[in-house]
Order: sequence, then structure tokens, then C-alpha cells
Amino acid sequence: MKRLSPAQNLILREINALNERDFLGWPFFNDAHRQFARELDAWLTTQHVDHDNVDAACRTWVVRLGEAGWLQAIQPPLDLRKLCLARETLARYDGLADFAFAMQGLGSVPIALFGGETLHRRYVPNVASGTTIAAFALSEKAAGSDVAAIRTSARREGSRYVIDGEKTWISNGGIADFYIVFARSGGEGARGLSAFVVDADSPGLTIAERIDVLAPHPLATLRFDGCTVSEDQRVGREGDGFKIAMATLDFFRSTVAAAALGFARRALEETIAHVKTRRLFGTTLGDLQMTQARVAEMATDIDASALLVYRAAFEKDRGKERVTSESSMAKWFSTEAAQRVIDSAVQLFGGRGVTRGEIVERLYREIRALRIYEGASEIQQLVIARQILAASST
Ligand code: COS
Repeated sequence: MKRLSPAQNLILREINALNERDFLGWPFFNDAHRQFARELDAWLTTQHVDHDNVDAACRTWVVRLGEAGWLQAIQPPLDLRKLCLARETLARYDGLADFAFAMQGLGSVPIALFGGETLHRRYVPNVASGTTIAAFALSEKAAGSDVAAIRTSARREGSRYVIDGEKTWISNGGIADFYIVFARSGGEGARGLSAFVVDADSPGLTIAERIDVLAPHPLATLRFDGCTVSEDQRVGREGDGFKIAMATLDFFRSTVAAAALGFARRALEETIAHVKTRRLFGTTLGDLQMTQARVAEMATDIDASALLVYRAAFEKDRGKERVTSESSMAKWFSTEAAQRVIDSAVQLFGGRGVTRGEIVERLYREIRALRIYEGASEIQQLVIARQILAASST
């Protein structure tokens, strides 16, 4: 057989990639990314986890993702494109698989990025192997969007801190082995916050209530009542808590956008299969121009989201220190776009679309929280505008 030139090989590889999942052919990715996405996709076709008991389902996903090596992606050196591809791919299959993956990252990356060697060794490898479950405890009832208003306190007593207060809407609350807790160790405002790793079995830490939500996943309110941690459990320096929280969110917001993209892709795939086979008025639903307009909107929303997600991840991976506006743009646009895409899917499925057990019905419930958590859409708009206005010299 005639050997192909390197250029022909490249073209062939690109064509294969385009045939498989066309966006993988985009220049944002290298071969390792493409291989990672394809292998994860293939692995997921062999997995199924029942959602009857969400705590058990999440634990199962953490163990399986850990044992199969997928959680290694949350260990440094971090590759944001890989994390986004992971979340996009997982969300296409199962929202809880994505949730389990995301929370292992959100609850350990602050340690990996800002904690010292000892904290890192104590926590991160176990999270990456799926043997411990991590969580990120930032929000309070009156301080979710306004992080600088956090009231939970961390009072210094010698070489220890005593934590008092409440955190709520904490994902993995109730099943986590440890929490990254943001608390006020100094004065008012953003500069008074510090971050701590608090083990779930620490005396003084209790689960005040479990919270049941639209798309069930482990969620709880935590109460800290004289909960004592040693100073070596502090992540970064005293007073760095706000910046650690912001930098972590800058990093993870692109991945939330990627998960929304995964949900939206699944909705479009389900819709295409449905409109090509559903017959009415002597033809198929897909032959009607009104349907075609919907499909065009859905596909364009998806591509625009993907471009924003992987632009943000690409910029981060090539060394840009802050991708605050890029990740906020990706998060805002992709979550809102996915909501539109999934709503169109439900509409095109008609009665089936709102029937429990249908995939688009599940997606409709799953997408909603993504427009709120890790910064509501309105907060993303605020962050983007601030960055744009601050960068302008006039
Ligand atoms: N990365 C690093 N540093 C950052 C930063 C970022 N993304 N954003 C702000 N900072 C720094 C600022 O530079 C400033 O530093 P100096 O004090 O040295 O000047 C400091 O942090 C305070 O910043 P700012 O004045 O912008 O703070 P605000 O209280 O005005 O912040 C927003 C407001 C909306 C940006 C912030 O509260 C936020 O992101 N809220 C949403 C949080 C969220 O996602 N909640 C959901 C719950 S988590 S699941």
C-alpha cells in the first residue's frame, strides 16, 4: 500500500476526527485531548448507574471514575481543556457522573493550586483515586453571590482556628469526607476571608439538613459550632480566602459551561433522532420548516457555546493568568443557550417531552441549576462588564 505523506496523514486524522465528533477537529485540541475524549466516550457506553439513591449513585460514580483513572485529570499539571472535555462528555451520558467528577475537582483544586505540599499529599491523591469525596463550602444563606459578605467566622486560638457559622447549598454535603470552607478570620470584606480544609468527622461540624432539589444530587446545609481545625489545615495565607475562591471559580466556570454543552448536545442528538422518525401530516416532523428553524437554532447555540468554552480553556492552558471574563462569558452563554436548546427539545417531543423517564425531561431538570451555581448568569454579566470597563483606558 502506498505510504501517506505526513501532510496526508494529518488530513486523514482530521477527517476521522471530524467524522467521529466534529468539534474535536478544532484547533483548540491536541491529539492527547482527542484521544482522552474518545476513550472516555467509549468507556461511558459500558457504564450504567441507577439514580434511585443519589448518595449511592454519586459514591459509585466517584469510585468508578477513580478506578478507571479519569479523576487523574484533577491532579496538577491541570489541563483545563481536558477537564472541559471530561465534563462535556460525562454530562452527555449522565448528569450525576458529571456532578461526581466536577465536585472532586472543585473540592480539591484549591488545595492543589494554593495548599502546601503536606495538605496536597494528605488530600489530593485520594480524591484523584476516588477513595475520598471532596466538597467546596462557600455559600451561605445571605452570601452566595456576594462572597465578601460571608459571616462564618474562623477565630484564631494559638495554633488553631475555631469555626462557627453555617454553609448552605453545599454539593456533596452529607457524603463528603472533607470540605474546603471559606470563613472570616480577619476584618470585614474580601480581605478578611481565609480557606480551610475541614474533615467531615471534625467535632463541631454537623449536617443541619439535607436539601432536595429539582435534579436530585447530594446537597446539604452544614453547621459549624466551635469546630476546631489546626492552622496547618489552612489553604494559602490568612486573608487569601477570597482570591482563592475567585481563582477557583475562574477555573471551574468554563467546566460548568462544558457540562451545559454536554447536556445541550445530548438534547440535540435526541431531537434529531425523534424528528426524523416522528410522523405527522403525512410527513416527518423534521420535514416541517418550523422544526428546521428550531434545529438550526439549537445547532448554532451549541457551536457558539463550544467555541466560548474551548477558547477560555485554551487561553488558560497556554498560560494566561486570569481568564475571568473568558470563563464568565462561556458560563453565561453556554448555560443560557443549553436551557434554550433543551426547552426546544422538550417542545419538539411534545407530551413525551414532559414525561418522567424521558431523557429530555431529565435534561430539562438538570440544566436549570447550572444557570445559578458557581455564579448566577447575572453575576457573570457583572464580572464580564467589570473586566471590559476596567481594561478600557478611556
Ligand atoms: N481572581 C483573582 N482575584 C480576584 C478575582 C479573580 N477572579 N476577582 C476579584 N479578585 C480580587 C480583586 O482584584 C480584589 O483584590 P484587591 O483587594 O487586592 O484589589 C479583591 O479580589 C476583591 O475584588 P472585588 O472588589 O471585585 O470584590 P467584590 O466583592 O466586588 O466581588 C463578585 C464581586 C461578584 C466578583 C464576587 O463576589 C463573585 O464572583 N461572586 C459570585 C460567587 C459565586 O460564584 N457564588 C456561587 C457560589 S459558589 S457554588
